[in-house]
Amino acid sequence: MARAWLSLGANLGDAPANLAEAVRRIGEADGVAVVAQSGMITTKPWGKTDQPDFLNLALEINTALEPLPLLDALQAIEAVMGRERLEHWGPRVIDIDIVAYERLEMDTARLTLPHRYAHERDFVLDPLREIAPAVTEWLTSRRR
Ligand code: A4P
Ligand code: MG
Repeated sequence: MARAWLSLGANLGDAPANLAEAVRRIGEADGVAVVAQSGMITTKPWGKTDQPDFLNLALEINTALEPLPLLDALQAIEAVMGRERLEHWGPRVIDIDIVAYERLEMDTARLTLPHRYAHERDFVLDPLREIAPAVTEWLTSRRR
């Protein structure tokens, strides 16, 4: 079993309902159990600013899946929820990113751990700090 931390975001449709549905689906996925969930916070769009505000939250999970199978499972949930990849950093019904997987560091075409931008995004760090202050500190200190 490994511990991992996820960042969820939504800014299209019924964002609170989308986040709640994604959390439910993550908890129901084979080999994944939700350990802790932060509150939902409203955040200004980062990167591409001419789009609606986001709702973000963080999750801590226990998983029997290795990092790539975990990414597959999360992307399958995005797909079933109707996520369309139209625009980089653009609006979305749901985005599920792996912020960190244990303290693993890897950089491959499909997966970078910890997440490439997590340490500079308050919309990731603020909810994560609520449920995993030590991981949040690790993310910010390794890039200082
Ligand atoms: N990928 C690599 N590393 C990871 C990882 N650690 N977790 C790859 C998840 N995926 C990872 O992502 C593109 C590819 O990144 C994936 O196929 C995977 O193989 P994507 O979700 O398909 O596409 P994207 O939207 O172009 O990129 P990404 O990285 O998800 O977008 P971001 O960077 O997450 O930005 N502002 C606020 N306030 N709140 C937000 O939630 N989100 C975004 C999206 C922009 N601004 C935001 C928010
Ligand atoms: Mg993503």
